[in-house]
Amino acid sequence: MLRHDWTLDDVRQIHDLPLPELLYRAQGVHREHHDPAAVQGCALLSIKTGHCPEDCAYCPQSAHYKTELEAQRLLDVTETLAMAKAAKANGATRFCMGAAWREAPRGPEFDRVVEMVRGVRDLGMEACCTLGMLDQDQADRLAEAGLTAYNHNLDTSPEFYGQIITTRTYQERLDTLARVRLSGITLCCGGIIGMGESVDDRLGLLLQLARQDPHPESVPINSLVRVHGTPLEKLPPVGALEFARVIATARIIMPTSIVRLSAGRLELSDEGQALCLLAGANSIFLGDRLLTTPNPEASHDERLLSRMGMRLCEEPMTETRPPS
Ligand code: SAM
Ligand code: DTB
Ligand code: SF4
Repeated sequence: MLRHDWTLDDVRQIHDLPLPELLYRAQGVHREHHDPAAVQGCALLSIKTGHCPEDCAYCPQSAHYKTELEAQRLLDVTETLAMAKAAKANGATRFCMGAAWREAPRGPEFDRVVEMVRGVRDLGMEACCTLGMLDQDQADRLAEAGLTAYNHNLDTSPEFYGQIITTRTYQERLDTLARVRLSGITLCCGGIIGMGESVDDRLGLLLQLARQDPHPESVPINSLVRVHGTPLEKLPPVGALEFARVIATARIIMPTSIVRLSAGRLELSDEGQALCLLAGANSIFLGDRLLTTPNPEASHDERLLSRMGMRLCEEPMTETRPPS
């Protein structure tokens, strides 16, 4: 039974279980709803890079910080679709296009993104975008083009959020999520651990997600990629056991969602990543680049999955209505 009335106490009790008990429960829930030997491979592409007006303290693309980043205007449709094709050939069934915008633009740039979405869907892949805030008309146009999912992270608890981002509010994030939901596009919404937050902040984020009805279909759990020049560059890395606890808790409270072991895998050993997959994550990003930072090589992931006796899903996993 899916629950939407979780409290912080409930979630804290789950998170703090002895690790063997936590993993046992997470695995039970996982196999009730998913194939435990299969993970979805997704690929990311930064379609517009850098010069972002927001001040997200973790982000190399914010114009507020001096990072070694090469900015790039919006890519063209052909380049983007070539990358999507290559990602498909590498085993990805979902293609996520990210843009460093505070909010999606209106006009020809938006039209171009809509065309990218149609093109990715025509390849038979799931299409996901993360473009910042959307108005209803933009959400509806993306839905019409067949967009499978919109990624818009809440990042952390409402209480800790203000220490990470000051240029937009938690409520603005929630408002965009509500518009996406209304348009019929599925939600991809998660956050980042390792930004100096408390365990209650991590659980406060999960609570925000698990109290939604329906739960976001996709929940990316990132650990901070510490980028030189950002205010968070000197924070300590998140350990694999902590990462796995957050994933297992997400798996238990949102049983049918796809929980994605997202940014931060390079900081983990193979065994650390294995633990996160055993804790109930069922998706990874494939390819040696996330948006702007490195990710394990596809060949390394292939080896890891094969050593675990696991495999990439061959078919898309999220149903959406066809483009109209
Ligand atoms: N600008 C849009 C927005 O913020 O919604 C879309 C792109 S933004 C880069 C997408 C997500 O990437 C952020 O919400 C954040 O959760 C994640 N992210 C960005 N920088 C990160 C980092 N250094 N480590 C981990 N996750 C990061
Ligand atoms: C998400 O939660 N993680 C991805 C995706 N959504 C867009 C992005 C991770 C970005 C990591 C930092 C970078 O490569 O720039
Ligand atoms: Fe901009 Fe998104 Fe980076 Fe924040 S996370 S600075 S909104 S690109």
